[in-house]
Amino acid sequence: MKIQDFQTKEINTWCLGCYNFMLLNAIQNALVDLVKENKIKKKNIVMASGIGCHAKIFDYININGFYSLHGRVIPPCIGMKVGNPELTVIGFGGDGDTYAEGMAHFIHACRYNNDLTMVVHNNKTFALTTGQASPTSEKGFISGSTPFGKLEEPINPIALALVSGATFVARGYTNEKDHLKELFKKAIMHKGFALVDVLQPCLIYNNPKEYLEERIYKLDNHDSSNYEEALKKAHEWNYSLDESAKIPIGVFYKINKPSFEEKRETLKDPWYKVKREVDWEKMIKQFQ
Ligand SMILES: Cc1ncc(C[n+]2csc(CCOP(=O)(O)OP(=O)(O)O)c2C)c(N)n1
Ligand code: SF4
Repeated sequence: MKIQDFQTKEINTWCLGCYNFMLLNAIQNALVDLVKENKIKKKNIVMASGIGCHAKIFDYININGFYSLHGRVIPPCIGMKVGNPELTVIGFGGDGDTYAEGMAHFIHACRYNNDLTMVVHNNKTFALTTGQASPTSEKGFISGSTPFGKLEEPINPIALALVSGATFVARGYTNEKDHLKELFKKAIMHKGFALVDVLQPCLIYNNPKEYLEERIYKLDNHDSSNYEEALKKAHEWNYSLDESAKIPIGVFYKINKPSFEEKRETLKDPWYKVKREVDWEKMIKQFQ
């Protein structure tokens, strides 16, 4: 198993140097490692994406899945997992996609603890539609939709996932590629809802690379089973561009709790394993 097994021949239309490339490489390497380590099977990995620059990742990873709608990454992920609990399900959304139009799905998936990994390409803007302010854009962000600067504070998705009941909450940074790969591996192996919010500067519409790199630090010596500590760390940065902020990356929180699927008796004997016998003649007669 090598990275080429997860690559496709599609022509890539991301801007030259877009940090989506780093994320793509990190997830492909994470999948290679997990398959090599016999932790997952390639044929069982499926994905869904939303609509946006991030969503083109659907064309660039050689796995099956569903290219969904803007804001609707999570429902097909849930559907695939319920349809076949043996699948390893990964969703790819934008910050606009996940935290604006798809917000209700996000909160409820945290609460339900659906067994899937949600990767958010958080470039703090709606990039594909030319850089409007998204829920994680900083206060003061000037864009086509906020020409005088965004007036509201951003959403803090790490804190939101925690209070909504997510059992695995992490933040990565595209330019810490090996660290990101390890986060993806942990998230994919987690049983339950796993959020990886990935800070991914957009070269064209929102590029706080310098700001981020001056403040990012790795969460070492952090007890990720401690909810209060996780919340405290989450509030070290509120996604604005405050001078004094520190930006932790790593696993904020991880606990074990029964997943949505594990709690459902009907999924213990999935439908596709049940041998059904249909008496076609009898059925046709019923409709005649
Ligand atoms: C239901 C629906 N609403 C809005 C749109 C328009 N739309 C397409 S892409 C996009 C922005 C995507 O932003 P984000 O999810 O942050 O992804 P990015 O492009 O930044 O990777 C929007 C608003 C759409 N295609 N469908
Ligand atoms: S607009 Fe931004 S996010 Fe979209 S491809 Fe270009 S650099 Fe990447």
